[in-house]
Amino acid sequence: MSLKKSVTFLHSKNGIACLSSRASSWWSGVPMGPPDVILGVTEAFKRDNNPKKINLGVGAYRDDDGKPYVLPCVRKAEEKLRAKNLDHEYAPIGGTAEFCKHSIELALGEGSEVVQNGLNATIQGISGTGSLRVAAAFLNGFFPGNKVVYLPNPSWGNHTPLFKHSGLEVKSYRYYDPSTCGLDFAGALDDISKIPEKSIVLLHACAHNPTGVDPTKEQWAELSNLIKKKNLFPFFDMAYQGFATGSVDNDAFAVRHFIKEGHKIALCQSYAKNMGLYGQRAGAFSITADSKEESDRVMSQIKILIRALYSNPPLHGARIVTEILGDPQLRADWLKEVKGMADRIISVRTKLRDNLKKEGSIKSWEHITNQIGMFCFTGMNAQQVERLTKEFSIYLTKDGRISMAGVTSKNVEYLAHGIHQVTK
Ligand code: PGU
Repeated sequence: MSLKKSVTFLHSKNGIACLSSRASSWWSGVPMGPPDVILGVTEAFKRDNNPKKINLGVGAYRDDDGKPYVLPCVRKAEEKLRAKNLDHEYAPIGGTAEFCKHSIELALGEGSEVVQNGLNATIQGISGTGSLRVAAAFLNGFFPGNKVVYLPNPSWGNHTPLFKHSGLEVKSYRYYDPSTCGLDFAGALDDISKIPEKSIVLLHACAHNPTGVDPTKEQWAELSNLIKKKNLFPFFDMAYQGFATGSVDNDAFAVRHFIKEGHKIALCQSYAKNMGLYGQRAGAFSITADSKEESDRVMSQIKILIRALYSNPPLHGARIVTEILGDPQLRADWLKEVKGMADRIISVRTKLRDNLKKEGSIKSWEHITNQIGMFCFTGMNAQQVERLTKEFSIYLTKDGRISMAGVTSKNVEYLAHGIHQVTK
């Protein structure tokens, strides 16, 4: 039956059968939406039959054979969990207190005064995205200033839809300079200094996505001063702690510096990348407050929002995180394994640059090794990306971002060849 056709059907009104009709299906007015700019790349990759195909779209770590990587510490934590024979009761609305304490301490450092004095309201979110979504709902409901989030330009592709969906307005500040493939620090300072006071500024805590360009420690200090002077609210998205430098403490520098400087912050964390728990959806959201009494009030409202959104978070990923962070041996293993992932990415950056040179490229590819974290913002335009995908079955996002975590010693030559062919 055509959906467009008028349908006549019987329904019951107060027990009396009635005939009624409507012009078309309920959903005839629903337009087809576009595929997701990041996750849609994986869908297209899966449809490709070329044995040489490479997926550099989504930021998901691969081992040197191109296979998904389950961290050995995660396997061990799972074994320990199996032996405990745990039940599947609901988690508390904000996740377990243990998970939340480990998470905020991972960000702020062991023995953090904020944590000791109960100044943080921390909840388990559904990985980074779910944590951001709860954060956005809280800010939309309770932020006492302008409900506008200023994002670096560019930013993670899902920030804008996520914040808009939560009712916040989204604007941007200069961040990346395409002419140097580096940070436009002067532009960032200039734009941030013009943001109306009591607005929200989103900062990528480390390993900026998609550019792989982070401020230096000195630049972070300047940003902290400016944000304080302008009375802006710093909101950190920390989805890659450990991935930038291989050290979770180094990568937390910006967050810890802002706290030391007296800022009150919002912070979202994700264990997707640094523990490889992508589909387990473990992450955290924290607000820091002036007093324990204030953080308790904030916490009560966050819980009310979560209850209406999804009631309580999933258990398994958070249990794995708790095992790892709570056991000195597993924690030590984890720190080594994070460093191992970061180091492999750093080594393929050099390999990619070397291979482009070998291919005969005379372009400067210095930014490949200068940029850090999971991604390289190559500078390729949409046409070049399209050719790379069509002619070489190399999949990446249209903005020219490649997930370095998907580059291996086995595919790097082919990748360099493809990039050279479309950029020469
Ligand atoms: N924040 C930033 C800056 C991110 O890059 C990502 C993931 C997230 C938050 C959310 O990660 P969760 O998986 O929800 O913890 N960005 C990756 C993964 C794919 C995606 O877009 O969700 C990426 O490829 O950009």
